[in-house]
Amino acid sequence: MTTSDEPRAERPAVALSVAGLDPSGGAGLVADARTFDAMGVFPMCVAATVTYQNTLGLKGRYDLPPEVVWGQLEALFEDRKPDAVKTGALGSARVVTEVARFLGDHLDGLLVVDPVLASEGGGPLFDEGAAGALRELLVPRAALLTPNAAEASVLTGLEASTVEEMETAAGRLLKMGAASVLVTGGRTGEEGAALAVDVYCDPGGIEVMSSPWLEGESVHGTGCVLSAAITAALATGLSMREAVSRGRAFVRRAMERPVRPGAGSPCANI
Ligand code: PXL
Repeated sequence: MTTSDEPRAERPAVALSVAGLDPSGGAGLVADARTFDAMGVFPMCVAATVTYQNTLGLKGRYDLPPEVVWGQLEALFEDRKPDAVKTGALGSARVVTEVARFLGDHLDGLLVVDPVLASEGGGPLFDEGAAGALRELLVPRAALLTPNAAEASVLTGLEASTVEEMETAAGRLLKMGAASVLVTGGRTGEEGAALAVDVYCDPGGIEVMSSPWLEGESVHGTGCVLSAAITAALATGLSMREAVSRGRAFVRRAMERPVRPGAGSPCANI
């Protein structure tokens, strides 16, 4: 029972990440939780796969048994349903299936699906069969799907290199059931004046969002930070377009002054 002299606790907006652990902190659950926190949203995390990696690269992966992922989700949701959820690296087709089934039955808030089929490090974060399960079970539940151009290509079977091809792939992903799509990581323009291009698409139309290309080494974890920042913005009640714009601004700031916690890749500075 609450009495008047107990300290009052505010009820924060909560965002949940269902994703993989990158123990070196630059990507996955750690990056997601830091991003949620930096955006003023309380972070909750469900581990789906555990990677063995450092800032030099990915060495391996252990996918948690589906019942372990289910158990984590069940415990969280019987207490407090998150205001928004993102999925990241899920590992196996069985885990994708269980997560899609659980969220289909229990989620009231919005779902952001980051397909993480092609990581910058090149190591596989999903089994082969998982792409099919993702396409069939998670894409249709996504309020927003955030593939990079390579992942959009894997999901659609279409080339997605030019901006026009990214637009076509985004349209195809909408037809596959996502309510909106952000295909990231395009590049156009001249050397020295290149642009980084993302293509946003929902039933209202297509918007090409561009910003000056940032030269230099590729920064680890930017896809995770982008989808997490959008998820946090949705958890606070912003519209999808506002949330996408807020998320892009957040990740850009984090990429402009990266940090190098180990000997290898720089990471987004959240
Ligand atoms: O950035 C993609 C990504 C997502 N999730 C985990 C990762 C990585 C890249 O290494 O390790 C767990």
